[in-house]
Amino acid sequence: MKQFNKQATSLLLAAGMGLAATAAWSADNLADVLKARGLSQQDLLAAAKTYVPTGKRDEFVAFSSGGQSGQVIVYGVPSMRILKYIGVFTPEPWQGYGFDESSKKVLSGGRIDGKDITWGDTHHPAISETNGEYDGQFLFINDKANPRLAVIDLRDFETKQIVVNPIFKSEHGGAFVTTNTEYVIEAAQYPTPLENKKFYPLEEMNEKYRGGVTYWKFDRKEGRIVTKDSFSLELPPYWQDLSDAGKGPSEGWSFTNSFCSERYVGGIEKGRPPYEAGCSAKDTDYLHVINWKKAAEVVKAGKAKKINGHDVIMMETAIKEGLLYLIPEPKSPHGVDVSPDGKLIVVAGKLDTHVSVYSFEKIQAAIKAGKFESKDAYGIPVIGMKDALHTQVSLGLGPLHTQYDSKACIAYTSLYVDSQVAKWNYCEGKVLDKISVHYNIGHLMTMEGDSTKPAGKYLVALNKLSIDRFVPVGPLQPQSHQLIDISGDKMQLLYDMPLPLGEPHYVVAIDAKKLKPAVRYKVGTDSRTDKPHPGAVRAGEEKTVKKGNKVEVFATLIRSHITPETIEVDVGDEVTINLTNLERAQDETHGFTVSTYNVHASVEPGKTVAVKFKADKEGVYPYYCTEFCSALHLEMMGYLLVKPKGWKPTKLTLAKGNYTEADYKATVKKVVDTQAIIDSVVAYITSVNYKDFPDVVAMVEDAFDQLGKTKGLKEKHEGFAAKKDWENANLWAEQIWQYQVKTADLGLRAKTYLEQNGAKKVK
Ligand code: CUK
Ligand code: CUA
Repeated sequence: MKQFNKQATSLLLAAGMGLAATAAWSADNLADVLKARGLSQQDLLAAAKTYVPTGKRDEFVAFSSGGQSGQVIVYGVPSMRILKYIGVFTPEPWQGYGFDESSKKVLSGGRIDGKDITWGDTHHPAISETNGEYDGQFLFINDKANPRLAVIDLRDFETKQIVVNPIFKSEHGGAFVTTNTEYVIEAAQYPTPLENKKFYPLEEMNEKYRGGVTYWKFDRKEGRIVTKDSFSLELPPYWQDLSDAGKGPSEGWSFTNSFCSERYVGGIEKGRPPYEAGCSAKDTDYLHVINWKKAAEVVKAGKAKKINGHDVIMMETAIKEGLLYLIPEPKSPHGVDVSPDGKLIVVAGKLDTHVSVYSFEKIQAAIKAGKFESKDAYGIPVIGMKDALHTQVSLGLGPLHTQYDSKACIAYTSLYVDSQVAKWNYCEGKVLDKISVHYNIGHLMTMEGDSTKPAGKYLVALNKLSIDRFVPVGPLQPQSHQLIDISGDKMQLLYDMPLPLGEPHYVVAIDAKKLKPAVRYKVGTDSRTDKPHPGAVRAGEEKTVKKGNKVEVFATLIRSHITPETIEVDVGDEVTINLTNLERAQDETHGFTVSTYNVHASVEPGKTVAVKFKADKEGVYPYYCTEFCSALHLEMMGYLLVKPKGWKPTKLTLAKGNYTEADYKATVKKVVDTQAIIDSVVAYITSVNYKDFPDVVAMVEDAFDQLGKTKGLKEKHEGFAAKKDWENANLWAEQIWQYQVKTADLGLRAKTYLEQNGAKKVK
């Protein structure tokens, strides 16, 4: 114990925490805490490796599929703290996603046959790449259930576009980007007829059902997928599974594995053996090898066929043009992952204990020599497995997915059945280490592990079952993501993170420094189109316009009021409320809702967004700001008055507040005192080099903005005081104080920031 105590103390000192820090937490010392909580030295080491103290930030940011939630989950590594949920295929109220007009338009891009689909089964996120490295600009994610793909802009972490696959009914092998994000790859899963709404009986599986892979053209400047420049390849009715894009020497090619090349049709209810038996009967399935660069040229040359208005290269053309090849892969494989140098392609066995490592060089040599072992039923040339293999390694039961280390030749593969991660050398075909995870791992992820330059350090295991890891919360249990240290020879398990928002399939993580999200929009921006919003107004230009039964409100939001504070409409009117957040201060988001009309907007600084509804119920409906934005947040409200047909006003004066001269004088004194505080803060700020701190400059600008709003109010309250109208005199003086409070709040925040960040005196 003594020895342990000494080690623990030196660890603590090494961590730079010092002993003074522990003294603050009662009389405990580290050894007592470890003992009381039953922690081992190993636990302490793990904690020190994951703990991110207050004020510090994570080194990596992970974007996780949200599975059935249809969202993306953002968390930090190594702390595993959740940072954000991004609404993608599913409405997300906090962000107003699906409750304001602009985001509804994004979601409507995901309509299929005119119908809203408000859920998604998100599977594989992909970060945009430049020269094969993550660039931190965009994120893509697919919906397996309803074949769709979404584009998220990482400047504001908002979903900008959803596109529907024009020929698939389900998809799985997306989203995977090409080396410079020219295309986003999306492969089908369950074969169906490619023509929309065509019926063919299952007996015609071989003739009429098809798989495929779509290459969505991405316009990086616009930040949008260009559907008309996108194309697909028709593929046999094998169940295309995962995909990956080539890089380096294999750039221009892509790889999609498959299973159920048996093309089996089940029917357990008719006494036929089920799909699970029929789809894994054969010993091998096929890896599809596709030359997408050449395919794009073939489309340009007009050799594609239009199906549902979309360019599809039919198999016959693909074969003739040398775009498509197959290679056998062992029994119902899963996952296909191109090595960082682009030379090797790893396919995991799933029902086979091996991972197969294919050589791109050998594949190319076989293609060049025209050396094929056979053709499949559709005439696609099949390259012999041994002519393409670099090596095969037996890793364990249920190998699924592979990720790469920053160290050359090192890979990690998930073993679903064994509930383990295997570390192995894919150049030499040697197993190096194994670690148990809890339980039944699906995907796994290393930092920047899909890029040409993996960052190593950490690995996250995405476990399908958590079973006994967390406090029980009912039969539906959270998923478990486990953080593993991969910096040494032996893997070390560091942390269990419950993920309770659907079943994530895949995660990608990027160096946090590469992300440069904005803190505010240019005033009046529609964040979903990145263009000026037609409903935007500046301060003082707020108005309500009524045309027939259409009422349009042009409103602004700033601490702590909504202008206007009354909206009067007639029952049955169609109401549009445009909201512009005039704030420039960081994190000063206002929310907006109207009671019972099912609208909500999140209006971040600078953003303009509209909510729309039919005022079909007469009555009185408070609207208010839903984000706690200042001390006077609760006062940030107004009334929507929905008047019945033919209503006439009878009483026009509001109740009086009974203010006295004494009230007025007290308020004026409060204003003078507060101004003295503001002056002293301003004196401090201007006495130091605050201009060297951009965050402070923004706060100071905002503070003066607030103070600027008091202009003319002094004359106003003094004017009313001269007329002995104590109510108006008092309330207008009070309004000065409201602005002063916000000014002081910002000023003090700036002062604290400067003091804590080593501001220096200037002459
Ligand atoms: S799949 Cu889930 S474990 Cu949909 Cu990427 Cu392999
Ligand atoms: Cu704005 Cu609360």
